[in-house]
Amino acid sequence: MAVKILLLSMPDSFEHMPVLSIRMPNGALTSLAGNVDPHHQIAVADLILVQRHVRITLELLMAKFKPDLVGLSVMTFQRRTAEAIMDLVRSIQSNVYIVVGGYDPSLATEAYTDPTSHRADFIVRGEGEITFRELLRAIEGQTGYDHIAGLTFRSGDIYHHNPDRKLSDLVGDEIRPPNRDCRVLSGYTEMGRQIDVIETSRGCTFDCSFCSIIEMRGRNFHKFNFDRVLADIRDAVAHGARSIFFVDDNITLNVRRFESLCQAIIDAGLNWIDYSVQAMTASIADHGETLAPLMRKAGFRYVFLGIENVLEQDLGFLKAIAKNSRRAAGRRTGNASIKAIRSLRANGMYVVGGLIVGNPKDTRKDIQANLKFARRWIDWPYIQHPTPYPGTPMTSALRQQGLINTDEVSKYDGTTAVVTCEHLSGREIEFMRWKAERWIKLRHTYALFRHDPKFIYKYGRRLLKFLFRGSTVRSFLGLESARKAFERYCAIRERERKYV
Ligand code: B12
Ligand code: SF4
Repeated sequence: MAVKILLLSMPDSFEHMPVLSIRMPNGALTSLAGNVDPHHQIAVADLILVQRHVRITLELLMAKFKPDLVGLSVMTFQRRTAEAIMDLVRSIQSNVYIVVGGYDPSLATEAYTDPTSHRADFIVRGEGEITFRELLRAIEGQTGYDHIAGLTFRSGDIYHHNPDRKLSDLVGDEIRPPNRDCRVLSGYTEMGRQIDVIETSRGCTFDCSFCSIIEMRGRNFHKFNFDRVLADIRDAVAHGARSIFFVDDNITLNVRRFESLCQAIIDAGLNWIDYSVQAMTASIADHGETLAPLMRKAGFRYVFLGIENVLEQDLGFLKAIAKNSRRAAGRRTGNASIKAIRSLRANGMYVVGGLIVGNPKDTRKDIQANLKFARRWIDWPYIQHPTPYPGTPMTSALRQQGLINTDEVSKYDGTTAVVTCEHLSGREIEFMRWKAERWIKLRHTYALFRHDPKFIYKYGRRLLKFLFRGSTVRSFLGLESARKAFERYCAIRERERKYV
């Protein structure tokens, strides 16, 4: 018996990803879809594409597909939305299996096994493809679930946790390529160009204190082969993509491999696409002379650099000193950020600067030093606050010190300051970031216009309105304080968090 499956990603977005300009697919869902047995019927709906019409879209999808099983991919800040969606799904069709997976269900499993709600029947922990495939086989064959590694399942009122699943080494075709044909919504975009996501590797061997990767996968690095990656890019293009985001956890961990990948993209004639990627400053700084020109030639346009912080004491707290240090003759020789940024910019790429401000010992001066750096060196700021995602070393430390302001996880979006530092309140830190960041982003509009003039001509006004949410003519003229505008912005952000 084929199982009818509807897979959903959550509609929640955060401040640095305005849906007007960026709506990316969730890579996990198409990867799951590519790995189920072929006789199942599967539909994938990225709800970011219908952010303000979630309820009606779900009602229509449920009526059309009448699924036996609904699967949700959830990040922590999307947990409340996921709960509302599970309730909605059950209210439309009570006899449906609900499966949750992704970072939040994997690392905060207890939040999904609350005996009062029983919303989810199954929780897929960690890497999902094979667990999900085996779950479908078990549903189909009614064989029970206790043999499926990586699965938590409900039996009556009790949840059973099976042992963890061993990671796939990504060799051979154990994890088959994504299936994009099963997407049922359209409208993916990056500034008007259709965007898609591609994976070339999984994992990272660093252990930054704020990152969920270690608890999720341990410290390791597994690679897909280039033939598969190139075929995947071609498939994304065949489905309309003109822009691609590499979602690897840390593609720059193996620089020689990344250089070869750039060369393979060039040789395959796929370098007319706009690529974006996340990278480590140390790798770019140490290998920029060879790597950056190749990246540009391959079509890379935006590089998200995990700078994290410009102060040594903060990098210590974030456990990010090693990945942000330049090296000479095997020894650390200072912060790598500026050298990395210079390399990228000299080769015509833009830097999306990831910084984390508001760490426990930060003073006003420390935060200002980071904002000053962003103004001077970064093209598009991606500044966040320390956020207690489940299972990270930072979360335990912050909890022990009593610095977490709220357990309301819908605020764990990275740009809402939910951690107090010793010298400043969370609200004050967020105000400082918010005030600085908007103007740095505004400065980048010219580059956006040069690349996508039609899009900026059409949507420029709405983008500016989004960027300066909360501000009024009075606040621009200095007739009311910036704090008032900030309070309005916070109120808007609060209202936005309700998606269902
Ligand atoms: C790429 C990426 C992004 C891209 C998103 C591109 C996209 N649309 O997918 C960008 C840069 C835009 C982004 C943004 C954010 N991200 Co992000 N991102 C990642 C990253 C690097 C890789 C995720 C990925 O696609 N992996 C590849 C897929 C195949 O793997 P996967 O998602 O883990 O899915 C597997 C399993 O989890 C499971 N699974 C997943 N879903 C489901 C569903 C079902 C039903 C089943 C059965 C299984 C299953 O099976 C999948 C296949 O094995 C991770 C991890 C990291 N190292 O930092 C962070 C990460 C997921 N992001 C995170 C966060 C917090 C965010 C932001 C909120 C803030 C931020 N840090 O930027 C924003 C929110 C974006 C928004 N919606 O507005 C956190 C999530 C932590 C948490 N507990 O919620 C992570 C873990 C980083 C971290 N801080 O540790 N992100
Ligand atoms: S280098 Fe990146 S992926 Fe690796 S642990 Fe640090 S933040 Fe996470």
